[in-house]
Amino acid sequence: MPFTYDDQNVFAKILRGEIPNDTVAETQHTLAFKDITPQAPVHVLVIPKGAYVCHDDFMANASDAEIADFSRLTARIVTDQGLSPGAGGNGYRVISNAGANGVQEVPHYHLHILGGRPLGRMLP
Ligand code: D5M
Repeated sequence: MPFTYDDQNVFAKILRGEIPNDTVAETQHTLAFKDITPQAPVHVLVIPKGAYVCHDDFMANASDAEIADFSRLTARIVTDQGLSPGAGGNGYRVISNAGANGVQEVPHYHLHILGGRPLGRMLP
């Protein structure tokens, strides 16, 4: 079954410029901005500019160019924020919530990048 995209979601409004955001980085296909309710000293959301609902929608239906752009920008933000363990940083976590059980609040695909403090174990 195809995904149904709600173009009234808050990230769609950000992409249309209808509400402001605290931009961290922007490329042709991707926007990254600070989460409005940060859960860590670094809490950045990375979203594709295209209308995708969640991770599997994006990976199944986006172009290779969109996926590469999104993935590379995510890595660049991790590095730019000083989080990369390969460059002396203390590490980070990338999460994407999807659907009801994933407790996804905004139905436009996004990754959370969290860092700047010990994040604790997420899995038993
Ligand atoms: O989380 C959605 C995330 O989006 C949540 O951490 C708050 C954030 N959010 C909601 N509205 C805004 C605006 N306007 N700017 C920045 N961040 C925002 P999830 O549960 O993964 O869907």
